[in-house]
Amino acid sequence: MTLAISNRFPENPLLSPKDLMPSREGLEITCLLNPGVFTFDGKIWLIVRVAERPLQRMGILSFPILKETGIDIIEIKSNDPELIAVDPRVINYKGADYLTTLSHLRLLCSEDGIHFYEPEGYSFLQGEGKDEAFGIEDCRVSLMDGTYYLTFTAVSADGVGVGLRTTKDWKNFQRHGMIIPPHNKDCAIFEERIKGKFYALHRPSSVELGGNYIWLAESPDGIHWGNHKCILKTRKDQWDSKRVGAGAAPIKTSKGWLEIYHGANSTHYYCLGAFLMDLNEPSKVLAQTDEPIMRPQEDYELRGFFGHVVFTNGHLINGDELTIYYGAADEFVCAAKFSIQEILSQLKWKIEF
Ligand code: MAN
Repeated sequence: MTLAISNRFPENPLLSPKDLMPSREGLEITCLLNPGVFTFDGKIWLIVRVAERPLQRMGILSFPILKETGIDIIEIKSNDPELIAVDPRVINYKGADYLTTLSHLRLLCSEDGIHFYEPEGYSFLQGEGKDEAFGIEDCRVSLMDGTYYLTFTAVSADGVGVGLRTTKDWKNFQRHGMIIPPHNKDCAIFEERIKGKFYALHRPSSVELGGNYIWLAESPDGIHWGNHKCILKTRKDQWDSKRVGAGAAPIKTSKGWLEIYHGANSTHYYCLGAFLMDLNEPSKVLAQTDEPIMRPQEDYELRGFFGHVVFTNGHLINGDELTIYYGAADEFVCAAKFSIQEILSQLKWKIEF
């Protein structure tokens, strides 16, 4: 059962790979997905993940990686016995993992939240340095005291961690390096201090003990993070049994901080759910939805680069109206409207003994 509260935009998908030009000759945009969302200069903006690779030729698998000197294209024969290519997103070659695409982030803006275009004068955000050699992905944007905090996934052969850049004007960026080391992603900073401290949700992955759970961290300055606490786990035999990860910054409501999150089971079926944190002690999770508030059902969510996926890391709030922008099938950018009150009414309160 899915709670019937999502109203998908009739214009979906709002953006497809064909809508933008590749960053350089010889590459194609394979996926356009998982946008961070913010308002700036009276407009609605997306910072979208653009995943690229060379046009694929018969019998050869090729993908780009970033080097200090520019882009390197790796080519591997598809029948190479040392190649393991079972997931369209990642491959293993001679024992090392690689991504099949290289992602950068691009700014798009809109007057109506439906039709987006690339404004003049804003640069692409590319991976820089060794820790971002396989690209930067899935950016969350949080606004604090006039500064936008961009938390994104930084990928390299050394692992997947959380990178941070800050900006006030979207033209000049300050790099803060990797703020949470591998394996970690899905980091969303709260847009308000609590008792003087910054808070963020993040998602480490543990291979042996533990799992893909959501953690909370605190910080004096939004850059240095500590006092990590595990607050939300996967649920056995449910739609979120394999992994959970935060969406965008939590939404402040009178009942608590409402977080929209993604969950997936072992067959990589990605849905969205919600949970609620205490306003003053966000490490206390008060309530959670049993069923997804949205699951893949439209053609553009079921079929694509990686089907059966709805994934969000950006939204807009207007009173009770929540507009979730999301990646569909890891290939398209879509949007859907929700009522915050309706989501709150679907939460099941946790009883503590
Ligand atoms: C997973 C997926 C991919 C992503 C990599 C690296 O495989 O989420 O989309 O590119 O992790 O973050």
